[in-house]
Amino acid sequence: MSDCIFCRIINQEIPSKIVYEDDEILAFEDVNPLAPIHILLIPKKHIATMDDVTEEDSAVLGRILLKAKEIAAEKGLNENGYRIVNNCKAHGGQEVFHIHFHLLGGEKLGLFV
Ligand code: DGP
Repeated sequence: MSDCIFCRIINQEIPSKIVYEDDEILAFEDVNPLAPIHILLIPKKHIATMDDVTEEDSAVLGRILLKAKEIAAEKGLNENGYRIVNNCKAHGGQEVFHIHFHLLGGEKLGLFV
């Protein structure tokens, strides 16, 4: 979608610090980090919110969670742990309407980072 900021990042119309990329998934550093490590993982398919996910998306979402685990290990977060967050719609605090998963870590996180 041309008016979606994350689709524009996927298309390299907006620069980002890419951590991982394949045919289905992009992981990049959050522009406004809330922790020492703050990475966003997204499907390249435009899915607006968690509430829009369908059965056909289950494989890519599973791959995103496994990739988050792998990146966490690469960043040295696996020993002390980390957090994976999805914000859904307004009450969930979602600001960008292209589904994404925050990988946060590197320090003891507060309850509502
Ligand atoms: P959420 O509130 O869950 O929708 O989080 C959206 C996140 O996206 C927020 O932590 C900031 C990040 N973000 C917004 N615009 C950009 C951007 O242009 N580049 C990058 N790298 N991150 C962005």
